[in-house]
Amino acid sequence: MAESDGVLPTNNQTHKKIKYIILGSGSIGYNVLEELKENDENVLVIDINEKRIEDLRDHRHQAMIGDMTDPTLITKIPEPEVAFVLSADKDANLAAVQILKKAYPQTHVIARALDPFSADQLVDHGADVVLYPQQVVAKSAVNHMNNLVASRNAQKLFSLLSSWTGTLGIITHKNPDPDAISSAMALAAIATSASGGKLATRILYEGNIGHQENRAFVNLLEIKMERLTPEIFSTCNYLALVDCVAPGMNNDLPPDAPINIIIDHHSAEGITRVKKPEFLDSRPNVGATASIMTQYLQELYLPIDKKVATALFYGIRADTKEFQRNISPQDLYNAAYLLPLTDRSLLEVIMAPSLSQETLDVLGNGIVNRDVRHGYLFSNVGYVRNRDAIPQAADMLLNLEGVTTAMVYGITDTNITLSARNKDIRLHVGDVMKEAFADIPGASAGGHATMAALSIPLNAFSLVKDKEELLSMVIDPVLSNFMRLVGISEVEGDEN
Ligand SMILES: [Mn+2]
Repeated sequence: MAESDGVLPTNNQTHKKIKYIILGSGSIGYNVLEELKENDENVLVIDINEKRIEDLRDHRHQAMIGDMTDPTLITKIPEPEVAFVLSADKDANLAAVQILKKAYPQTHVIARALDPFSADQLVDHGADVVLYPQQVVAKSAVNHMNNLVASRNAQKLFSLLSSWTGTLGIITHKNPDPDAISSAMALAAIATSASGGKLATRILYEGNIGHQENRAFVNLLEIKMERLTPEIFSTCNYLALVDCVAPGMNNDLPPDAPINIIIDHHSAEGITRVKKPEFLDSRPNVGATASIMTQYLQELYLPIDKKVATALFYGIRADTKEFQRNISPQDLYNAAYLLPLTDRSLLEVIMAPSLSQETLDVLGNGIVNRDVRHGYLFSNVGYVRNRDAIPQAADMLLNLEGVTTAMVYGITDTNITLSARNKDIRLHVGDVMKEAFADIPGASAGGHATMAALSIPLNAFSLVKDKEELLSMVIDPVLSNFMRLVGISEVEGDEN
C-alpha cells in the first residue's frame, strides 16, 4: 500500500484525507472495508475491541481503538466524506449517528439498524441511508429467485428449440414495430444456435411496415421479413408469436391456431388462449419484448450479433418511448447491456431516417394545395398509400408563417384520414373536431388541444368510384362545419 501512504501531489494538507470511516469492525464492517479496499480508497476503521484493531493493522489497514459513542473521539478525526456506522449495538449506532451529524453535517452517514424500530430512529436522527441486514438479505433472496425463474425460462426455450427440426415460423404482430421485429430476430438467432442450424426460421408478418422510421429499420438492418401467406403458413412445422398476447390478438390468426411459443409483454388479463403453447413467457411488467429476448441471450451466454443487438436496443427504446414509458430497471439494465454491442452509426441513421419518396410527395402536395384562412390552414393531399405521411405533413405545415392551425386530409384505400395540429391556445382542436364530425357514420375522431385525428372508413361509400370525388364529397361538409364552429367564413381566403 505504498502509494496510499503518500500525499497526493495536489493535496497540500499535511494529513492525508480520510475518505471513509467505518465505526464498528464486526463482520459487516470488515466486509465493507474489503469492498472499499478493492477500489483502493482511503479508509479508517474505529473499533473499541483492541484485538480486532491489532489484526487490522497487521493486515496494513488504517485502524484505531476508540469508543464510537465518545463525542471527543469523532471531533479528533478529520471530516470524512462518508461514515459507515455498523456495530451490533443499536444504542451505540444511534449515538454515533447523532454525534457525526452534529460534528460533520456534510458527511453522508450510512447506518446499520438492528430491528425495524431502530431503523426508524436512525432515520429520525439524520442517517442518510439505513441498512437493515435481514431485509437486505430477504430482498436479495427474492431477486435471486426472480433471476432463477428467468434463467430457467431461457433454458427451457433453448432445449425446446434444440429438439426441433424443420421450419419455425416467427410471427410478429400486425403492422410490426421495432420491438416485434427485433424480438423475432433474436428468437431466430436463439433457434439457430439451439438447433445447430437444423431448425430453419422465417420471420412473418401481416399488415404493413408503415412508418418510414420502421422501414428504415428493416432496410438498414437487412432484416428478411416475409408477408404471411397460407402457402408459407403450411410450410411451417412450428409457430411462434412475439409481442402478441395470443393468436387472434393484434394478428389475423384464428384463435385456435396451433402456436408453440408465445413471448410477450402485454397484459394477458381476460385473455383465454384456446390452445396452451408449449412455451409461454408473458411479462406485463416489462417495457418491451426485446427486453425479455435480451435477457434470454444473456442467460444463455449466446454471442449477440451486431445487427441483432442494434435492433433489440432500438426495439426497447421505441417501445418505452425513449426510455420514458413503462420502463423497469430490468429494461434499463438490458439496454445498457446491449449498447456496447450495437452499431452506433447505424443506430444514428435509423433514428434520423431520410424521407421516403412518397412522404416527400405528400409534403409537397400539402404545400401546393394549401388554403389558409385567418391562420387556419387546410390542405388536401389526395390519394396516399401511406397514411403516416398525413400527420407528418400537418406537423410540417404548422411551421409555416402565419399558420396557427393546420388540417391535412387525404384518402387511402380504406379510409379518409385527417390530421390536425394546433398552436392557438384559445382553440381545443380535439373538441372542435369531435363536434364537426359528429354526424358522419362510422367516423372516429379524437384528440387533444394541440393535435387531433379523424378517420372515416370507406365501406359506407363503396358505390362512389372516383376517390378524389369521394374525398371532397365527404370532407367538404365537415370542413364547412369546422369553419362555422371556429367562426371563419368559407368564401374569403388569405393571400398565400
Ligand atoms: Mn412491444
